[in-house]
Order: sequence, then structure tokens, then C-alpha cells
Amino acid sequence: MLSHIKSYFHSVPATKERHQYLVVPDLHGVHSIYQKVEKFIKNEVEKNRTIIFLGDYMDRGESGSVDGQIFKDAGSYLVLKDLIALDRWAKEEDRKIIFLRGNHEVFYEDYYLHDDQYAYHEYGFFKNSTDCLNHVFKNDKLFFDDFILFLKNLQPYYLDTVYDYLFIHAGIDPDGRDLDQQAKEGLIYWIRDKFLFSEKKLNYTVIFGHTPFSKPFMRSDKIGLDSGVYKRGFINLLKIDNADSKIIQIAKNNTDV
Ligand SMILES: [Mn+2]
Repeated sequence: MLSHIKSYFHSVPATKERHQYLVVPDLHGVHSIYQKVEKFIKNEVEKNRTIIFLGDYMDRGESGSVDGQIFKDAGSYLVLKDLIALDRWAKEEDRKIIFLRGNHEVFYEDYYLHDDQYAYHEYGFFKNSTDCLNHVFKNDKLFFDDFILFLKNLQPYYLDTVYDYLFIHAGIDPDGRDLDQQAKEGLIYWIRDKFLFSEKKLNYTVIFGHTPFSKPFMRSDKIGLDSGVYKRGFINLLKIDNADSKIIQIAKNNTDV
């Protein structure tokens, strides 16, 4: 287990508000792992802990059959369907779950909301997942509406202003302007090296996914969780309790969780 402790120059105000999180990075249609994550959330995670998904729910997912038809990527659809159900469950159970937008969700917004066919023709992974989704949408308009609503409700980032945690898909431009401006420009969904290797002290501890590492990327002000789940077969969750945090790894083949 890795742990990450941040020291503060300013004192943290006494507050009854909870600063407890479970962070779930890129799922990429790996439904077998998603199911374990969901089980963990429902059975092990306290009711008052905020759950934050960092985006990239779909693409490069597991093959499988839907309605008796084989799809190269059925996992993206299955993860999406379960996330929409999880969102509904959270509302019923009065649990707080935040879904952030990843760059892959930008592809889906372009395709389904702006009729932009670029990703469909350019990226095999996107064609594979949307071929399955379009098959489902044809017969299930309600699910299509749920999906559009899910896309529209995605958040660009989440900020904890007491502990200065910034939860975001890819990162921030260390020389960039304010967060909302960066979100508008879209760089927060795509940035890699300029953010990762910047020596500039950031105003937050940035908790991000997007760029896969074999081990979590741990710096004083950056925690990168993406494991490249579709090729490595495990996911790194991050549990945060106020100033402390620890990694929880869930693998395809372990049965502990
Ligand atoms: Mn990404």
C-alpha cells in the first residue's frame, strides 16, 4: 500500500463537513473489473464517502455478446448501462457520486450531440464500442435518452477547497489560466507531459487518470491513478480521508474484494 500525506502551511478550519473520497479512474469498458468496483462501492464504502469517477468509461472494452450478437466491444455498453444504474441507485440511497468527463466522453459528445463522425471513421476502438451501442439504442430509446442525459451531466472537474484536492481527468496546464477557462478550452481532458513533468508548484493536489502508469504516479502535488486497465487487468482506486490517502488495487483475477 502506498500512502500520500500532504503537509499544510495553513491550518485547516474545524468543520463537520466530511472530506472522504473514493476515486475511480479510467474504466475503458472493462466490465469484469467494473463489476468488482461496484460491489466494493456497495458493500465496503461508507454512506457519507463521496465517490468520484475520473472519466473514460468507454472504448477499448471487453468483447462479448448482446442480444445473442457478438460485439468486439460489448464492455463499453455494459459499463455505461451499469454506471447509469449506479447513478440512479446513488440518488435513491442518498449517496454522492460525481462523474467527470474524460477525453473519450468528448468523442461521444461530438458523435451523439454534434453529429461529428470523425472519431467513428478514425478510431477503431470508437467504432467497436459505438457499433454495439447503436445496436442497443435502436431498440431502446429510453436507454438512449438516459445516456444523453448522463453525457450532459458530466462535470469537468471537482475541487475540494479545504484540502485543495483537484479531481480531474487528465490534468491542468501549469501555466494556464483559471480552471473554468481551461475546461472550456478542453485541455484538461487531454494534457499529458506538460502537466506531468512540470516542476512548477501547483495550487492543488491534482488527482487524475488518462495517462497510464504501471504503478500510480505519486508526486507531492500529483497523483495519477490510471493503470491502463484494458491491458494490465487491474485498477487503482484512491481512498482519501482528509489529508491522508491510500491506493486500493482491484484486479481481474483476485477474489479478495
Ligand atoms: Mn483519457
